Amino acid sequence: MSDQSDERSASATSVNGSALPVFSPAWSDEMRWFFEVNGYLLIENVLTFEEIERYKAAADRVISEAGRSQVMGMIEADPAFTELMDHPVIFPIAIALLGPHIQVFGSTLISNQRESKFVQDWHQDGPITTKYRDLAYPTPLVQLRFAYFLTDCPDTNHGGLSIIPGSHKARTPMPDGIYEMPGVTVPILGKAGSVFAFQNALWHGGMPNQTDSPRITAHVMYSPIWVRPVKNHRYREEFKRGLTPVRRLLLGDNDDPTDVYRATPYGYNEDGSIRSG
Ligand SMILES: O=C(O)CCC(=O)C(=O)O
Repeated sequence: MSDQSDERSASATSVNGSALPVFSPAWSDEMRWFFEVNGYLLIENVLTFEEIERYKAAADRVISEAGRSQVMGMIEADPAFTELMDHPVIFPIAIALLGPHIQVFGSTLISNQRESKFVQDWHQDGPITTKYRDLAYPTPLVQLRFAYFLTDCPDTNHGGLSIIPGSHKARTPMPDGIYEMPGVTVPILGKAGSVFAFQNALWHGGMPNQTDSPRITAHVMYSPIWVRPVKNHRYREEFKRGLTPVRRLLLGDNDDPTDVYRATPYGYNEDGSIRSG
């Protein structure tokens, strides 16, 4: 459930055994600091029960029709997912971290099931040809991913993500043995309705699902509007026509983005400060 109250501090809550700081949805300075230092945010209680049910039903439909574990271009696959482009809890956080001139860079739906053997090797996000880590040091925030949990991921057997906190700041390539060192990698666990946000340069990998419960996550990635998305961005005109002006803009569908930003609750105020809702 969305908790819009002014709970500003992270609680060092233990999420089923892993003692990770967990944030409540309201944006805070602590969130910004934590994200800059660690490269990620785990936010609880973002989705309402009704939203979880609706997105989960859409996910089940899309995954079963596609017959595979991952569906790129998720927002076009079911109308319910277009809501995640500017979700009222997460969109202001995306704007706070990236600024208002952003786009939806991509979206993907993942259903990790025992039989699908969906495992992701350790990697950083971004195109293979242009490594974001070669752009500058520390690696700039070019792609900000939000993974919405549509099912519980209570332990490391459920096929969730594992990360190395702070690894987005590493200058040297990851030595192979680093993953084996106790305490270096951390599983991202949480309840349905949580959101895991992370920086493109954060090293992460997907674990196998060894249970009979699918682990389903809906991912929306944002980037500054000047980044050219390399894949997964060929939307049908008919699909774009049915979207709200903000959502169309988030797909880069406007000749003069500044005008649309002025016409929405998102953008810059006269004094240059960011207006986010
Ligand atoms: O959430 C997951 O299972 C892995 C997603 C991921 O690492 C990716 O798509 O780059």
